[in-house]
Amino acid sequence: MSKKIFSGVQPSGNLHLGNYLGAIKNFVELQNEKNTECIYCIVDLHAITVKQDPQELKKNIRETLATFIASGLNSKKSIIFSQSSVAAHSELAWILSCVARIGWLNRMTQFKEKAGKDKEKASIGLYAYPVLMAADILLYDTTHVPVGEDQKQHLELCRDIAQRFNNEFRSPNFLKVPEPMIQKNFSRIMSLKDAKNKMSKSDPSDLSRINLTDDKDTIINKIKKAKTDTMPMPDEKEDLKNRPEVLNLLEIFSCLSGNSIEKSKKQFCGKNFSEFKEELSNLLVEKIEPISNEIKKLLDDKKNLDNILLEGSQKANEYGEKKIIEMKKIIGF
Ligand code: AQP
Repeated sequence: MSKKIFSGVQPSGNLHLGNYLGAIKNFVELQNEKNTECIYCIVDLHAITVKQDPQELKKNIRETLATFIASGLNSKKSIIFSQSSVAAHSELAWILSCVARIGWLNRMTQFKEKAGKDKEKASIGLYAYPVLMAADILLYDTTHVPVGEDQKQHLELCRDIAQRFNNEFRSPNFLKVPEPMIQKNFSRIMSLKDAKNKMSKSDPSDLSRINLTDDKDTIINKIKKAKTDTMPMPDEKEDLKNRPEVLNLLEIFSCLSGNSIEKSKKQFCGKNFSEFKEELSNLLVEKIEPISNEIKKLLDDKKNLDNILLEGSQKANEYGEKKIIEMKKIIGF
C-alpha cells in the first residue's frame, strides 16, 4: 500500500536540533522511501496563534524553507509550501470546527501549557489550533503523520474529528483516518540548560539549544556550557532516569551517530565528561555545520526560495480545492 505523509513546522524562528532530530531528519528519510508521497508544510497560520512581527514572520518562513532544503528535502520529490498560500486549510478548519466538540478541545494539554495561567487572554486561534491541524492533515487524504510525542493527543483528536464527520454525513472513509508515526529512538530532545524543559525555539536562552544556523565555534561553546552533573560518566548498566541532562546528551550523541544508547554508554563509560563533550561537539559540527552553511547560501537567493514555495503551493492547491469541492457536495452547500 502506498503511504501519504503530511507534516508541518512552524516558522517561529530559531529552528534547532530538536526540530531536526525530532522531525526534519525523519522527513528526509520518508521522502526517499518507495511508494511514499510527502507533503511538508510551513505552518504559518499556526504561528500567528501567538503574536508575530510581520517582518520577522516573512524572514522566518524563508528560513524554515531554507532549513528544509539544506537538510535534504527536495521540492521535486516532496510538496513543500506555506499553509497560508492554500486557502483550503482555513476553509476546512472552519467546517471541522463545526464537527469538533468543545469538550474534546478542553482536554488538550498543549493549550493549557501554552496559554498559561491567564487563559482568558489567549487567542481563539490558540484554542482551536488542533482543529486547524486536523484540517491540514485531512485535506490531503494523509495516511501517516510523523509527529513528536507532544503532538500525539492532537492526532487522536484529528482521528476523532474525521470519524465523526464520516458518520454524521454518512460518507464512510471520505476523510481518511490517519496513523501516527512516533519517533522510536527518543521522545524529545531537551534543553541543554535544564533537561526538565524541551529544547525549544522560544526559550529565551540561546545556550539552551543548538540552532541549525549555529557555526562551529558556537556549537563547541554551547556543548562546553551544557549542564551535566558532578558524577563521572555512567557505567553501561546505570539507569539514567535520575540524570536527565546526561541522558539527553547521550541521546543526542546516539541519534547523530546512529548507535543505540547502550552502545554510546559503553563507548564513554568511565571516561571524563570533557572527553565525551569533545566527541559530541565534533559529531554535531560534522552534521550541523554543512546544514548551517547551506542555509546561509540559500538565503542569499530569496527569489529562488519564493519560487519553490509558489510551485509547492500550486500542487497543494490542486489537492486542496478538489477535496473541498467534494466536501461541499456532501455537506449540502
Ligand atoms: N525538543 C524537541 N525534540 C524533538 N522534537 C521536537 N520538535 C520540536 N521540538 C522538539 C518537533 O519539531 C516539529 C516542529 O515543531 P513546531 O515548530 O511545529 O513547534 P513546536 O513543537 O512547538 O516547536 P518548539 O521548538 O518548541 O517551538 P515553540 O518554542 O515556538 O513552541 C514537531 O514535529 C515537533 O514535535
